[in-house]
Amino acid sequence: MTELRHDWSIDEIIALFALPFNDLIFRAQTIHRENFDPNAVQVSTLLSIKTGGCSEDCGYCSQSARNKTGLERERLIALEEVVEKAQAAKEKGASRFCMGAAWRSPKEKDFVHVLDMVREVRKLGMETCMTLGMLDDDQVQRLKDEGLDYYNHNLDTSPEYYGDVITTRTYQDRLDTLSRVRDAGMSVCSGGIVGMGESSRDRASLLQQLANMPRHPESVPINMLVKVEGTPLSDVDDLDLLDFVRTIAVARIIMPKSMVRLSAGRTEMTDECQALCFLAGANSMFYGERLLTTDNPGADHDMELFDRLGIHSLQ
Ligand code: SAM
Ligand code: DTB
Ligand code: SF4
Repeated sequence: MTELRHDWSIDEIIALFALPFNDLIFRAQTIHRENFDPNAVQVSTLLSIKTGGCSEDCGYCSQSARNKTGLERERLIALEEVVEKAQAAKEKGASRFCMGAAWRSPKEKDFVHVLDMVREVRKLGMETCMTLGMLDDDQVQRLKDEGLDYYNHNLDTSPEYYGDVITTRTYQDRLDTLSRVRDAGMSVCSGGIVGMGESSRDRASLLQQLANMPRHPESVPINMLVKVEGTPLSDVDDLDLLDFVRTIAVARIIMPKSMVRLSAGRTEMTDECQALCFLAGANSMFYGERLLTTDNPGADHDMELFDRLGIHSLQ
């Protein structure tokens, strides 16, 4: 039986990253097989329900008002549009619908509409996920009462590197929202971005934070930075994609029962790189033409890739 640990030291995690690639992937795939169907991948579709004009200064994000990315700012979209898009995603085979808003935290006038969205998407028989920024206790409880399944709130990078990327909130703010969501009994989706110029120690430290939470997040998205023109991180050096695969493998080893999500950045990856990510233990991904504001491989391309790999999507 796989043991769930919450006491990983940074040196142990760094040692996993330093294993010969084949040894690391073998270990990750072995643990993956003890816990999951190795040929099944869960697919979620994303929708941006409120785009751009965000007051936060996240260095990677196209939606920060401080980044001159040319992105058009939009208001909260109408409930009907959300339901329409969720229905279409369901028809394309997505089992979860994730709605994202470019907010530091939700305001009451918007929050009531967000609750309607949760209710209506659930009526379609889909799982729901929201990512709305920081939440207080009351907001967490109301989302829970409405039946929200998952809340996404990424730690994004290590505590040590965080201040180099974001200055308008603290790491502790992120941890506080995550523990509220956990305490209310919702499933937690939390991960990070790699390829932001962080060190390999930072990648180990991010995974240590996630694995040493009192419970592992049910879903751990690993995003590869999508470099957006006009953001401070637009011309950061490319990460070796094998280091991206290593990050997935280490996440799989230290959080053996979590879904590890191969998230943003797939359009910059070859099919072969994505196949390595699945071999390393990734077992969920985002499906559909768009992520929030950037491109994702189309559903047709992904279905063809699944076909070539003999992977089926989990319903
Ligand atoms: N505003 C909310 C927040 O920050 O929690 C929710 C939306 S925010 C866009 C959700 C996540 O998208 C971020 O935490 C980050 O991990 C990811 N993200 C944003 N821009 C990205 C980029 N250019 N490349 C990769 N991931 C990105
Ligand atoms: C996550 O970890 N990645 C998704 C989802 N959670 C909300 C978002 C990726 C966003 C990529 C950049 C964009 O499209 O704006
Ligand atoms: Fe705003 Fe979220 Fe983008 Fe940061 S990541 S600027 S909080 S939308």
